[in-house]
Amino acid sequence: MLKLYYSPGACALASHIALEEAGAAYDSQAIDLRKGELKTPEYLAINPAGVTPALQTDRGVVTQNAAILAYVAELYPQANLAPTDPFERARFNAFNGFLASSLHPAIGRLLFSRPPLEGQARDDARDLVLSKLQLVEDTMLQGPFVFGEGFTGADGYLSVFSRWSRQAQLLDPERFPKLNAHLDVIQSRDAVRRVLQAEGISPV
Ligand SMILES: N[C@@H](CCC(=O)N[C@@H](CS)C(=O)NCC(=O)O)C(=O)O
Repeated sequence: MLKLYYSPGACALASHIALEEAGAAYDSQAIDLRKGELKTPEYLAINPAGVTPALQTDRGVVTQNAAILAYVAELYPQANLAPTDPFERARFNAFNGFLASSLHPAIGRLLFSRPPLEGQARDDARDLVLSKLQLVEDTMLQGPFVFGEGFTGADGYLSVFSRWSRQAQLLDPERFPKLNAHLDVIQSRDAVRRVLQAEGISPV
């Protein structure tokens, strides 16, 4: 049986949503980031990088949201969580790669740096996040879902960062109408509501 290790409200939400949308049979376990549970010997034995998500399978552990999203889509093809056409699949992988390597680090630095960023460094970090959100708004998000009419794993992944952005008052509805509409659509899905409830968090 699959088992997802996640930290409530953190980026593992993307993998959690994909498993639930797929109708997968899976267990899950919360790992409290603030209590240092990511760095315990027990968790480091599961993911030596000491981050969530980690997906335990009967063949070993898969880490990285982008890889887990692709894996879950392959395991449950009937759920249509990723395009099957090679070019469209490449675009799916590219989008998830952008989230993992560009938007996530930028927003993570702005919101979660310890000690918190201040002054010019904070303003610069904020501008960088806004420019990346603008790129998604203007050039990537087709609407209503990332790839047009159908939900894919990329939608749950994007919603992680639009949730954080809305919570941090970065998601101005006039500047980012598509991102706001997308987040509302994603958070209204039954599977997503179940995941939010399971993680003990609310729609934002
Ligand atoms: N690119 C990785 C990022 C994983 C990651 O950084 N997870 C964060 C939560 S959003 C974490 O566990 N951070 C704890 C830490 O860095 O100590 C993925 O998408 O899986």
